[in-house]
Amino acid sequence: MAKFNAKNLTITVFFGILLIGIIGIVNAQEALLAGGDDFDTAVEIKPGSYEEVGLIEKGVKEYFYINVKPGQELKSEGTFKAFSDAWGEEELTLYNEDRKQLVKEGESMDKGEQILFSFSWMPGSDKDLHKYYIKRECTWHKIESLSLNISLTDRYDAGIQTDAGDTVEKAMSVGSGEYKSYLSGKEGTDTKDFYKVAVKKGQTLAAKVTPPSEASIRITVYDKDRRVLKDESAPNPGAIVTNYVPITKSGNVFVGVICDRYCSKKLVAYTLNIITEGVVVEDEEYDEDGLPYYGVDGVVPDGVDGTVLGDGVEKGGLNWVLILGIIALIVILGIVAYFLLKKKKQEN
Ligand SMILES: [Ca+2]
Repeated sequence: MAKFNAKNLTITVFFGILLIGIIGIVNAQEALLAGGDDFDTAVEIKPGSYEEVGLIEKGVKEYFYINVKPGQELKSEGTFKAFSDAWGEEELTLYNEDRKQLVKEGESMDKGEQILFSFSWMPGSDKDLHKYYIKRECTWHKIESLSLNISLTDRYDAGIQTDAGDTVEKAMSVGSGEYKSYLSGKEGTDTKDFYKVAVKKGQTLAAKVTPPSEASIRITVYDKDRRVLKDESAPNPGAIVTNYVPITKSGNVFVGVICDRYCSKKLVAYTLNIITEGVVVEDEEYDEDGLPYYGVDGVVPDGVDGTVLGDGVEKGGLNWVLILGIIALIVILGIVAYFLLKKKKQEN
């Protein structure tokens, strides 16, 4: 039977730890990059780190594709290194599913220089899943090595695991509260987030958006028929915008938060506050035009059967005008008569 030996055990444990460490380092290494040579042969690339070492010559292109959900930020970050005795140039290009160019980034390198550049893109809710192509290409002379970092980051809205819809119909339901949400600005197609808010007649809805300092946000509030109730735009980049809408009818309103390419060059993380204030007025019956049956301003309309209904405000007003008119006429006639009588007396 082998005798317990503390020294042997220590050596075994040491080599065990060393072996686990080496395996870990090997696994953490970047995978080799190998794309297709055109759109049709593009190779799917998953989020991760990739590298290519050796002679990478001008004109050699590699195509990849990746699927991105609405509200996910796709980021592609490349590090490129030139040979110590040669210049080089590299480009990264992003295309949509229709192979239309969306973003192109490129840099030239001096001898031995290493450069890093990246792009971001966030799609909106116009599709359930978006396919994008990424092309890398050495566009001048040659380079020695490149590494590519591909990541997908969830930038979902209001803490719900999806992007708020880009139309009234696809609006995300929210109640009063504070929410963290995202729009793409120029870096993508998530340029509109719509929220559905239940409101009561008599309340005032306040929709407030706090954007980052470079973004010029717009808030448009619509009714259920997609009619604009009120529009508020930032007067300057970074302005906090609040859209106050008095609610004249109970139901749903739709808050559109808008930030397109002219609003921000970068992805926008904003805070949305939804507040409903004021005293709720009990629901009334409405006619087909959405108005109360007895008018909106207290005026009693004439009856449909030809009879004149009640003593409306306008009618009462007219009676007073008539009485005052008659009094004024009597006073004027009295004054005229007085002067005529006075004149006649003087003549006598
Ligand atoms: Ca969004």
